[in-house]
Amino acid sequence: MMKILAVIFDLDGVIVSTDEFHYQAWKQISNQEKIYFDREINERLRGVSRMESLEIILSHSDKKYSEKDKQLLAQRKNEVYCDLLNKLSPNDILPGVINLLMNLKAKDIKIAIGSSSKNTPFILEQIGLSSSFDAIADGNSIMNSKPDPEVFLLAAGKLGVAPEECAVIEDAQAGIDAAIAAGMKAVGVGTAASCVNAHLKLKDLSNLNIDQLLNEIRS
Ligand code: B16
Ligand code: MG
Repeated sequence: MMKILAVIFDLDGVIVSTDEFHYQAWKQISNQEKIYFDREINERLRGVSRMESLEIILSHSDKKYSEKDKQLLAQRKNEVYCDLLNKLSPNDILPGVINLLMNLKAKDIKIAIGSSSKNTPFILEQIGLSSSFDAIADGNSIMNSKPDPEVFLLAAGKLGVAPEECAVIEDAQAGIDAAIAAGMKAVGVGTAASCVNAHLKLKDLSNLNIDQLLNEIRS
């Protein structure tokens, strides 16, 4: 039985909920482009990179977009999104997160971020957690986004911990698949609590017994 020596946290949907901001920003761009977009489509963008999200949105349009058009659309979306991120504060950290981070530190378990988002440094700054993690792997330093395991393997490498000694906490099916592909234990929270392949499923991170978490995912 392997011991869990590190926990890698997804950012959006696990540490802080930015999906509404992603929705509002993509909705604005879709309206301007007259492309159908709703909350159900937005759910499919969870954990998926910015350019892949755009491809999902453009699949609802008949218009042909060049590579340059796509870059400009993604840039416009990100400007709207970053404006909304200015509203984020430490009050937006999801329930149970701070407690869990403190408990893991007290047990000498390393903690890292493994996020598809290129806005990870800005989001962490807004919520006051910039210097809380032992390592950060994000959308700025990877070639292949979730469900590829690259971001989690990068985080484990930066921590100096073997993949099989890592647990990942995720809110997206793509992230659960990425964790499993990396050879790590996968904990699904929120929408990912319905992922059949997650090793442990939780509604959220509040009322979490840390020993129980570590024991359950070891076995
Ligand atoms: P950005 P995570 C992901 O973050 C989001 O879930 C996803 O909706 C978003 O498209 C992606 O980051 C890229 O974000 O446009 O900020 O680079 O869940 O992997 O922390
Ligand atoms: Mg997420």
